[in-house]
Amino acid sequence: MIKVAIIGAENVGKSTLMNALIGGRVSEVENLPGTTKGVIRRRFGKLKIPKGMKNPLGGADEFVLIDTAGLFDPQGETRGKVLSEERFRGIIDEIVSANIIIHMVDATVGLHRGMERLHHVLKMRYEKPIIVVINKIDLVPRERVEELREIIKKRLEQETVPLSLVTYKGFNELLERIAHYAQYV
Ligand SMILES: Nc1nc2c(ncn2[C@@H]2O[C@H](COP(=O)(O)OP(=O)(O)OP(=O)(O)O)[C@@H](O)[C@H]2O)c(=O)[nH]1
Ligand SMILES: [Mg+2]
Repeated sequence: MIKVAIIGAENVGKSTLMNALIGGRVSEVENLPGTTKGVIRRRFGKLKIPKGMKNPLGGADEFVLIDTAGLFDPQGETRGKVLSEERFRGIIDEIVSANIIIHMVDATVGLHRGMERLHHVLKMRYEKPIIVVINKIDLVPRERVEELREIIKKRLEQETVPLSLVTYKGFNELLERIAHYAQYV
């Protein structure tokens, strides 16, 4: 069983991604920060491996997908508005228990300071494989995406997957990344 956690600030598109990966409406989506209140966990069978890619898991592809409440307010540095200190810690525990983490950044907002710190902790202290996704690229000019990629490369020291959950651009690349990391779980 491979546990994949989707994390990010409020309103970045975490629940939309969970629904897209599972192929159904399992998590509430709303254009309001604070829509998801805790942790939503769904098991799904096969990862939709892109055509032409061999399934690296050899059939053992049971995934648990975890959608979490937005950890931080999109603009400020405060905790997500629906989160008490206790809930926040509960979500962090859940994230730490995941095998693969998807860190979503909203292209219209940019890299969040609080998420940046959390990213480093998860990578350094917990040695988690993290896929960084720049979501909502349909809403910004191409140059903005490139600029963000550079910023993230510097600050998080890693490559990113630009994604739109409206046009599905980048979706296959994301699946490939998940499948890639799943080989090492
Ligand atoms: N244009 C555009 N809108 C998107 C994209 N992905 C998500 N959205 C919209 O962004 C809004 C927030 O999406 P959610 O999936 O609810 O975001 P979330 O991160 O789960 O939010 P919280 O649960 O509140 O933390 C919704 O209106 C989505 O339809 C995208 O790629 N492009
Ligand atoms: Mg949500």
